[in-house]
Amino acid sequence: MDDDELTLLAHQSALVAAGFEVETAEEGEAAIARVNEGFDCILSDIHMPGMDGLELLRRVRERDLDVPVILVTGEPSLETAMRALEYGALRYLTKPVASRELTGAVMEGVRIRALTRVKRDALAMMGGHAAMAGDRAGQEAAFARVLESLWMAVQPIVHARESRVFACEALLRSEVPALPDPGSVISAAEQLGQVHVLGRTVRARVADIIPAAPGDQSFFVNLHAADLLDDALYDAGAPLARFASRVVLEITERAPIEGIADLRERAARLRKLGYRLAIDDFGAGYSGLTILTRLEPEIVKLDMALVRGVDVSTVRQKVVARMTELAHDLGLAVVAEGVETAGERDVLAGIGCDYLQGFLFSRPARPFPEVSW
Ligand code: G
Ligand code: MN
Repeated sequence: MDDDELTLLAHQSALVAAGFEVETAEEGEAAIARVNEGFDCILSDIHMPGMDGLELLRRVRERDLDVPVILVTGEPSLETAMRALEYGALRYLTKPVASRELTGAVMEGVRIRALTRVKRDALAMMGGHAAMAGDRAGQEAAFARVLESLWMAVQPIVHARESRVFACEALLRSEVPALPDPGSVISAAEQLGQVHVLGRTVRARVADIIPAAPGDQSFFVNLHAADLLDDALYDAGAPLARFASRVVLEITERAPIEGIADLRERAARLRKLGYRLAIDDFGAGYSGLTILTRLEPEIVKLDMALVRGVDVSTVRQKVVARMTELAHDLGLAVVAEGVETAGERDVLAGIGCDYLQGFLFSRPARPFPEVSW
């Protein structure tokens, strides 16, 4: 959607040429009225009379929690980028948008849409709490209870070639029935605009458990992409900052962090506070090499989709070996996630992965679980 007819036409013809079916709207209300018609991806200009792109995004999210929205702007600003991400925009593109960039972003949106459809169907099939905890008020109440009662489970990360714990990953746990798992807590936070509050609470709870940890193990803490835009993360007086030298902040490759213009500076500020950075789910996301060059992480965590069955698949073995070798060339340590069998463990250690994590050693549990070797 764009109020400028020429841009609208240009985008439309680029997308049609790439094989997409395109429907256009010249103003917000008309677009909103059609949101539930099953679109795979929504593309909108940010600056428009009547309803701007951010308002459109908010209104779309009231109706559809999943449909990817790509925002385009002629006047990029950190503030709008921030709000776009916070409201769950998939991408934030700057005009003029090259047609390859445009079709690439839409393709990504269509793929993500297909995946979320399957995921929701799977959840519904398994009797899950697919979409939301009812109405917004109910959801706010449930989320408030999560904030009061959430606790951190930990899962050990061990040295690949010695029986010694290197670190543990802290994982959010909720006791609130309406928001029973980390995924639903995070979705609720996103819908309620509370991602920063959730992130601060999680980091404070991690700071609570660190002093009780045996030895001097490190703690891996998952960040939401939007947490990178929270000033509190960069506060040297925050509870977790005291332990920064023992903390590795994980940023998932699945999140669209390309939209964060000053990612490199933000990563440098975190490093200056003493944190190390890791890319989570490496190999599973859509981001290209930019995440490596802009984040300059110390550690990569290989996605468990690559790791599972590595001992019985020569293709996986080759891929994991090559990724490990390249990571080492860049000076990065490698964690293999999702190790469930002794066979996987032995192959991964042989390949040269530095650290291993998975059910074989321990399930995520109340701090601090026994490790089996
Ligand atoms: O995305 P991230 O890597 O932060 O997710 C970690 C998740 O992986 C946790 O929810 C944890 O329960 C799960 N997990 C950890 N180890 C294993 C494993 O060995 N097998 C499987 N299937 N899941 C695991
Ligand atoms: Mn993680």
